[in-house]
Amino acid sequence: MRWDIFCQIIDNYGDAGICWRLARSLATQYDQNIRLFCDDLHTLQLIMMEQSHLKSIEVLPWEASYQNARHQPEVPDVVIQAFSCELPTRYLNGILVAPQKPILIHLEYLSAEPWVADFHGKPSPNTHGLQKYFFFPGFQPNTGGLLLDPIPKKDQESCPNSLKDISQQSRPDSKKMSIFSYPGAPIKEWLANLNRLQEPFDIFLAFGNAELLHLQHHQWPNLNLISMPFIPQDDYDWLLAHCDFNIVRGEDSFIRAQLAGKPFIWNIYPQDDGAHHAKLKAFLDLYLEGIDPQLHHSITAAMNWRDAQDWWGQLAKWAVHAQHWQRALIHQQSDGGLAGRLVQFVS
Ligand code: TRH
Repeated sequence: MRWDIFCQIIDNYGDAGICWRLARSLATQYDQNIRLFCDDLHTLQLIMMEQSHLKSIEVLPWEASYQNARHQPEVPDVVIQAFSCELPTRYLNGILVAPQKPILIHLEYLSAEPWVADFHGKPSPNTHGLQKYFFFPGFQPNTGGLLLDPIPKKDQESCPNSLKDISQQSRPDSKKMSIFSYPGAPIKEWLANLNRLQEPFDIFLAFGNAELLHLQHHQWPNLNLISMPFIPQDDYDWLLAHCDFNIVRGEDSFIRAQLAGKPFIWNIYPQDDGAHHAKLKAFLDLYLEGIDPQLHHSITAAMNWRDAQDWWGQLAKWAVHAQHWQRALIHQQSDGGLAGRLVQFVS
């Protein structure tokens, strides 16, 4: 089938990251033909780095969706409105007059909340005669699933080029950690507490977290802070899989941390109405279901930024749990996850 994916970049990298993974999964795992229209090609290209050659994916500026249609617009089989972005009016007009109309999919934000299953797959009542559906990614089987994309193999030891210089700054017997957080996160206090554990840590600061570097040495002798540039998306996935612990933030790095099979803190995107508290709780309800009370308590404390002294002693047990969770996720998504469920849905 032919798919048009529309990606509007609001802020940050998650919109581009998810649209690129979806395009890549549909093209390489399901042989679909993709046009990816984006209103910020610079950000998208940063995520794609070195992969622009992938066959079956055309990456195009937003305006190309209506400017290149000379006589008859090129109408695809499916149109994805990522994060429910609006379609350009001229593109939409072309679809409305086309003899063969595509299926429109509103791809929504990921949530572990139970209500998602009730809304997933429902048709939109307001469609101007088009077939339009809401598609909700989610953890439960009756939702749109998770974007699996390639999962870094455990035995893939060779360090990606972008990380070679950086990894030389780390020490052999230290714990490895990566931090990719939002500006409002209490990272400074958290690191100060971590330093008090009296263990050596090598901490990779993702692009955007480098301002913490100036606290190096004179404040935290046990922490070796290593600043990173923006690295290719696959390399970031590799880093998550090779750290002992990760701090991640938006929808995409949150899922990748879980697929990496490692303990993590989710610095969930803060929303003005406080909706992120319910989202975090809903995730923890699933993630911690049935685990022993002490570990339950420790992970809840960690996810709420409590002093590492309160929970670090449980890290080995958490690591085992993270691997079980990774295997369970992959098993639950053995129908192909989000990409597979989308193909099945529109078919
Ligand atoms: O950038 P984000 O904060 O994006 C967020 C989410 O989409 C969130 O749901 C949305 O509400 C908000 O934007 C507006 O975090 P996220 O989702 O983890 O996306 C980051 C992407 O950047 C992810 O695909 C990984 C990629 N990345 C790299 O490719 N290289 C890097 O060096 C780093 C640090 C990240």
